[in-house]
Amino acid sequence: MTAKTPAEPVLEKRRVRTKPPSLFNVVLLNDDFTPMEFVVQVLQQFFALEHEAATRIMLKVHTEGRGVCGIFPRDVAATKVERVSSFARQHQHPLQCVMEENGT
Ligand code: TYC
Repeated sequence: MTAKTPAEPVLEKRRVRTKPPSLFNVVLLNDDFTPMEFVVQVLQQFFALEHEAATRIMLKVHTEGRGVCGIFPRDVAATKVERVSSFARQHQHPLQCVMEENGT
């Protein structure tokens, strides 16, 4: 009698295609009241920008109405929006910071 070798369990590899996580733009909106230097300070403090880059973005927001200050995964973007909004409120400035899905 020949001993039968038990059949090996077959584990098929499944190709699971997971999408890379979405990225979000953090956007500053212009208003008529928040001082320019405060916006520059926010950009330096919360987005780790040099004074020159922060000034460039502030002026873009001032002239065009809005500007992207950074692109992050959802939870990081949400935290930036929360921290910037809270800081602006503390200082009684109406500065608005929002996030939007980055389509690319
Ligand atoms: N428009 C503001 C002013 O003239 C400056 C400003 C820039 C405000 C960017 C908000 O997100 C902003 N003082």
